[in-house]
Amino acid sequence: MMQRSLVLLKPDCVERRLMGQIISRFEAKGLDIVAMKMLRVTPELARQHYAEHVSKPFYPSLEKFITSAPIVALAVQGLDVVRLIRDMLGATNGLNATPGTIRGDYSSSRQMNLVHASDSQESAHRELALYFSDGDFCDHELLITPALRAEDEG
Ligand code: 3AN
Repeated sequence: MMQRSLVLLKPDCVERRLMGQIISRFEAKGLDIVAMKMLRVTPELARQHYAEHVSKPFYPSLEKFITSAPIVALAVQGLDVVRLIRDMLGATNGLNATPGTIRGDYSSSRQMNLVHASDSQESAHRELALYFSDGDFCDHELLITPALRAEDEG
């Protein structure tokens, strides 16, 4: 099923100049980037984004980190993309992430794990609305699509 996921290149990704390498992996996989912006997460946006974690003991440290430097927000579109990107990222803690995944290759931390991606379609809808408005999406059918998959694959 065609889906969209919210991906954030977190402050550690921007600081380490890994933005291009991470975006390249999504492009190489054949996924479509349909919106992208650089921004600084405010404490208020952090609380909305991490609503499920706000009451947890690690939240102050998480908020300090996510607001510490600019991030890049992307809306990524593709077949089954919510699961697919989570698989590409690997386990939350970079120390446990399988080599070959993004975190497995670039991160050795639970907090500095480089990239966020929505964990369900419901989260994707909620999170995309936090970072983008309807007019931000460039829903353009790329000419290369027929070279990526057969018509009957969706
Ligand atoms: P993911 O980024 O894989 O969706 P989440 O949403 O469970 O992972 O966690 C988001 C962030 O919250 C993590 N990157 C980490 O910084 C922090 N976090 C999650 N669980 C813990 C924990 N048990 N202790 C400390 N920090 C945590």
